[in-house]
Amino acid sequence: MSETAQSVEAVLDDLLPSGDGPEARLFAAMRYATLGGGKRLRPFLVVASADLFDVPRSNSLRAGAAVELIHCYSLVHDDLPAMDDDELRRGRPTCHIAYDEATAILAGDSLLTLAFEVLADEATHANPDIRCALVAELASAAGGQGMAGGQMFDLAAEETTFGLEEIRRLQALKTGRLFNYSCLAGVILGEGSPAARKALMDYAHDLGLAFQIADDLLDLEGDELEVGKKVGKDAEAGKATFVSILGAHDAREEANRLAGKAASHLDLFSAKADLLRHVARFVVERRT
Ligand code: GRG
Repeated sequence: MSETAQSVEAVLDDLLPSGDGPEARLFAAMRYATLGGGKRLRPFLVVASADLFDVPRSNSLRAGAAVELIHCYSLVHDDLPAMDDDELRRGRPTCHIAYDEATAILAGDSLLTLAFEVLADEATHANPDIRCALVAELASAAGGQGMAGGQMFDLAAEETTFGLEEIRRLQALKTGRLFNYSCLAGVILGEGSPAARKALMDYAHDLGLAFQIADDLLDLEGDELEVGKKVGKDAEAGKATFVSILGAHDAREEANRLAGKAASHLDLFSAKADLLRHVARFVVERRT
């Protein structure tokens, strides 16, 4: 993961604008929000899924960078006072604290649109049908029927007490859709078979839920310095989460069960999918 993270960092550094003039502050905020932090888990999923089909890294790293740009935009907007109102992210002041709210909104907008510019560029893949599929699927994953819809659902969770099934759907949208996309991008780039696509989608589904339960547990039990963001927020907001509904013990068991189930979907790929299997364990054992 750290090897991929380094490669993605270099690609992102290259893709992000910099310069002088009145826009310089925006470019600096985009770079601040994207570079030098984060686990780069979504790009890792893109690259590791694409590796199953022997896709050149020059292609998969660009698709991975595009997902990370969307992820970073979502974090910048999520941290704004109108949403989660957070001051700490990846162990540093959030973008609107380091800059200002207007700049952070524009930085998020610009990261979002840059992601599509990257995918639409022929350096991502020579075949325009493949580029088009990457763009269309990312739009669907990030938009109103995907991550942004999940964020709306999450805002509603502050007013309404949802049950387990609703929380599952909320998280499948807010967090799960980008995980799904990350694995799907590998299949699209590698022109994988329908069976390979199904296996990776089932893997991503269970992995995303396991990741989210682990995130809820970190919010309950994690250390702010280690996690790099404020903890204890769900309980403070009285929000229903997997942990508040299941209790910490059962939630941990469920996360472990889902991680095992995620790995079991990859039998089709034999040892070639070992890194993806290890990642399923990593998401439930991580401390950040
Ligand atoms: C504002 C449209 C819009 C959407 C925001 C994903 C999201 C939706 C908000 C993030 C808030 C949050 C803490 C969600 C829980 C799961 C999550 C996405 C955690 C952060 O992802 P990591 O752990 O972060 O992969 P790093 O910093 O490692 O990249």
